[in-house]
Amino acid sequence: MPNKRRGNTPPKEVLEELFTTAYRIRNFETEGIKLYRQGLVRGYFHPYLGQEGIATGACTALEERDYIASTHRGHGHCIAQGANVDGMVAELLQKKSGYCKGYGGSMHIADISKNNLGANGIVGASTPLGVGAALANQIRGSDAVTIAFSTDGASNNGTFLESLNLAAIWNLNFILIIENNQYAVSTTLAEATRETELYKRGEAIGVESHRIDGNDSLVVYETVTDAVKKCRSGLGPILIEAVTFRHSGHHVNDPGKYMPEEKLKYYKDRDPVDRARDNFIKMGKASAEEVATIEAKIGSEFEAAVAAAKSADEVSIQEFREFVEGY
Ligand SMILES: Cc1ncc(C[n+]2csc(CCOP(=O)(O)OP(=O)(O)O)c2C)c(N)n1
Ligand SMILES: [Mg+2]
Repeated sequence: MPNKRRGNTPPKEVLEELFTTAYRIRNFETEGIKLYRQGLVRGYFHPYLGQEGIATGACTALEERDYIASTHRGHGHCIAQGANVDGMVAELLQKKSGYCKGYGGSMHIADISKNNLGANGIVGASTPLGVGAALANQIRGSDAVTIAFSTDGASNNGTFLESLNLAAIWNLNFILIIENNQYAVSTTLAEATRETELYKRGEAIGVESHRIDGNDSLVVYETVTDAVKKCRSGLGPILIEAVTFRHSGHHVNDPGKYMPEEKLKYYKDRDPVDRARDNFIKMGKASAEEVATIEAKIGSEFEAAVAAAKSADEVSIQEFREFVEGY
């Protein structure tokens, strides 16, 4: 995937934010998997490892008033949209202090205070939800933009085209980001569709569409920054296909044996976190000490979140029933 960077060197603060966010996601996933292996996390856990560049670049391009809708692989989106790690870890550990009081777990973390409409277990659901939020903002007279993070698997889903088409005829401030990680569980994209260049689905219905390197948070940031500007000036919606690859199987218990080693190596050599760090050091002229300080801070922030979650109250079955079933 060619690196289609545009524009001049971005300010150091942007490069720092890109690195900090990408590293925070990487640390959350790596350490979260350890908690899972210790039996502390119940339910599913779909790691975002390898895809950090997309959520990082996209959410860094947003303003506070903007919205996102996420997927089943949602930890990265949540962190990039400013969620606090304490609430996320507590949610994974089914504690009352979690984002959904421990009732939702990994696949349902939502953070309405940050305009994050939440992760979602239904493949493809983020697109109609995101279009709904964009329509609501248009009706309110707000220029807020909504990003729906979606997937290659969802691009063959009926609601994908239906929603994007509505966003187009209504000129909504809507950005659809397809995270093309080239697999839906173990099914390759080429097994699922004849047209594997997914941005063409947008072009087919008159939506400005781009295909970019999803492993470079800076390319994602610049593309989304442009798309946000266009949306706010009435030129939305816009589709962005961000090409990437996961570093491991579909979920924590999938060894991912079907992923070809040479392809995995290709993408690991273009690791989004390493690239964000390199950009921060080379373009932002950050020192090794600055980098180490950020990494250490993020490490201790996660450890503190685990300690707090471990000592927090569990959700009881009785409370769960009262909350969900109302008895
Ligand atoms: C509507 C729907 N169909 C099927 C599933 C089962 N399912 C869960 S994840 C998944 C594949 C997801 O692949 P993709 O959409 O490419 O996202 P990725 O896991 O690669 O991020 C499927 C089929 C589901 N959760 N929802
Ligand atoms: Mg996929």
